[in-house]
Amino acid sequence: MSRLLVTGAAGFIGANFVRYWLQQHPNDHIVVVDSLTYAGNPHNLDGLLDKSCLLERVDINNTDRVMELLREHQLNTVVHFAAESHVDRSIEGPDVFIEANVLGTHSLLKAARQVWQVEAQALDAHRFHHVSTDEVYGTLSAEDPAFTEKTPYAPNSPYSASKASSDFLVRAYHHTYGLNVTTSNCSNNYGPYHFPEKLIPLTIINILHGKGLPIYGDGKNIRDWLYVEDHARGIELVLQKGQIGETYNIGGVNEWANIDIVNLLCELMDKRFAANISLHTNYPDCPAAKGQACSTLIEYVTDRAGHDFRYAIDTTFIREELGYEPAVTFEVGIERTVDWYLNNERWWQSVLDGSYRKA
Ligand code: NAD
Ligand code: TDX
Repeated sequence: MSRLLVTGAAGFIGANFVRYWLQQHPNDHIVVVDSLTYAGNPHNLDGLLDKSCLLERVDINNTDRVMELLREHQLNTVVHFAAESHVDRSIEGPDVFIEANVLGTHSLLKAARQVWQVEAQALDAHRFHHVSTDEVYGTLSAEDPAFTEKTPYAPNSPYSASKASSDFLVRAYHHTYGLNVTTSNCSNNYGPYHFPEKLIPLTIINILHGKGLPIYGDGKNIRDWLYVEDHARGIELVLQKGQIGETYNIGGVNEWANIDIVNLLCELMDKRFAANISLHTNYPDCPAAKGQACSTLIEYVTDRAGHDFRYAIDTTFIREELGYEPAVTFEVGIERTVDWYLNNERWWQSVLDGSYRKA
């Protein structure tokens, strides 16, 4: 039985991870540590919190409190999601990215080393898994081969630079102190509980409200999309079978230009409105409620500064070493995601009106 400290699990991927983990390992004990920034929403954990899954509102920079939790709950595994995650915000204000992603990761590493190694509790059984991103590898041209674990780091945004720094700190704690670490670098996730500042949920919700769909630059930038539960499955495999000190790339082998994703979402919404008349009543401002195509909302806007052109993950290593394959095809995952947003208006309305912060 594992006893996990999961950081940042009031956010998008961490919440999906905890949901998935408790389905697969119902007897495990989880302590979620989350400072509940704007991206942290306790409702993301609705139905999960009880005496064996606790949410502690703690900043990962509070090393002493993290150490207390590790000791008090005899936790032997850290799965570290907590971070500032939005590239646009990192361009507007990088400081908090350094505090949360660089200093915060270092604080957690210090806490884990102190409790697991210096105080010698659970010495051999411990594991520190660090959740990182493909953005640390920089940008690809259309012809470049996809990122492998051996691709040199070349981060371009304050966000990706802060994640790269945290990856190096994790590496250093393994090489210098022998902390049992693993790292995964994943491509773009999509699915339920995705905060509506990111491309896919923003597009779905703006379509419903008849608001413009901002496409940065020419819309040709490419991302590799993975259904969020498949990210959780990849991390589970790394925790169970991954080699200590190793890095694993996780991706969907599913590259899409942004404009194509947005057009696809427009088509899916056109179809939902054609099939369900009650959507017309609920969302009268949506073009589909007025007999128009949702794609009429597309607006090309000023490009993101330093916008990376293409990310793509070569998944050979995790496939061959750990037998990893994504389980959810993009066709299924994107329909599921659209339907989740249509069926969970209360969730995203509370994010849009800010009431989720009073939860
Ligand atoms: P998110 O922004 O939705 O959630 C981040 C969570 O971390 C929030 O709940 C927030 O309150 C919490 N947090 C932030 N700073 C904290 C601090 N100092 N102390 C405690 N908690 C803090 O992010 P996400 O999209 O779920 O991403 C989770 C992790 O996965 C991040 O490390 C991110 O870099 C990585 N990642 C994300 C993607 C993606 O597509 N979203 C892809 C690859 C990797
Ligand atoms: O309104 C938009 N219009 C637009 O064209 C937004 C919000 C984004 N975009 C573009 C920028 C990117 O090329 O869409 C693409 C996806 O943008 P985001 O959803 O902001 O994601 P991205 O910048 O690719 O980063 C995401 O994937 C990797 C996560 O936010 C990171 O945390 C993760 O590491």
